[in-house]
Amino acid sequence: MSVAIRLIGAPTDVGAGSRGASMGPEALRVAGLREALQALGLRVDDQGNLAGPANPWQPPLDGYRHLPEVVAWNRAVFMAVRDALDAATLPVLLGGDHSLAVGSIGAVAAHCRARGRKLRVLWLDAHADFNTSAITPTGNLHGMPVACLCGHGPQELLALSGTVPAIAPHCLRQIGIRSVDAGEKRLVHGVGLDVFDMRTIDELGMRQVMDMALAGLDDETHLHVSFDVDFLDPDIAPGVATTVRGGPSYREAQLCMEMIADTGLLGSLDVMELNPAYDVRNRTAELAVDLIESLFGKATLMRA
Ligand code: 5AB
Ligand code: MN
Ligand code: MN
Ligand code: MN
Repeated sequence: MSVAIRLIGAPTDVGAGSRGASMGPEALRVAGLREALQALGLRVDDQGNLAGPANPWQPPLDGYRHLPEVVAWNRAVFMAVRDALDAATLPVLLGGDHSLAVGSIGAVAAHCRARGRKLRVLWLDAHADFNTSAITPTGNLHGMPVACLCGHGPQELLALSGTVPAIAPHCLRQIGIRSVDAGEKRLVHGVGLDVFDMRTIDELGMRQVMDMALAGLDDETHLHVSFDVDFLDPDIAPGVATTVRGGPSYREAQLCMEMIADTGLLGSLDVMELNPAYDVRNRTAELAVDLIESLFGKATLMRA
């Protein structure tokens, strides 16, 4: 993988129900993300942070909290990810809350459409993020990005990618899921999302789950990873606001990243929901950096 990596910071928590994910990009930098990737021999350009509206900290309106602010941030993310892909670099979005995946994956989907490339999105998360304004228990847009990308959501967000829906549900594989709301569950089943929940990981093991999630890729496939840090077990990753116990262990998470690296197809990455306000001595940020090193082939290099 000789392509240059472009780090894009999106310091906001407007889509979340707790403050603090806005500090995620800086925590990842303090944990040495750029230096770690450079040590693997990769070229890394940190383009700094995007700008956007402050968090007004208001209650939901018509089922959405902070919709105008979430739209503004997603526009900025969309343009930055699009520009990175146009420049033939590999965008790494440093979140920020997970609502920003609408802009990030929207840009990746538009890029794939324009170049006739196939798209596979791996959604690593404790949550399905498939709520809509009608069924959300919170109004928080970080619980809705997958629904938006599949065409269910507010017009302002759906329009971002230029095509509705931005992606077809069959491009997606969700991994690590263990917290899904009642209405959300019906929708996820309704659209036929491919979900590898924790029960499946328990029963089959991470290796077989990843074999299945990565099946059918070819040289024409752009692989996007949307990594919500709450995917990880909270015992090893306390630095997120929405912890759900029973997530992947350190080694399960490493194997997941290593098997993605082995495909050689990674084309873009989101690192989302890291919340330093909940972290202990930046150890979740350090763990995220460790896993991202594996995603970019660290273990493969050790084997060679
Ligand atoms: B995250 C919840 N389902 O919709 C909701 O962290 C939680 O991006 C969403 O996965 C968690 O508010 C969003 C209860
Ligand atoms: Mn989550
Ligand atoms: Mn999420
Ligand atoms: Mn979260």
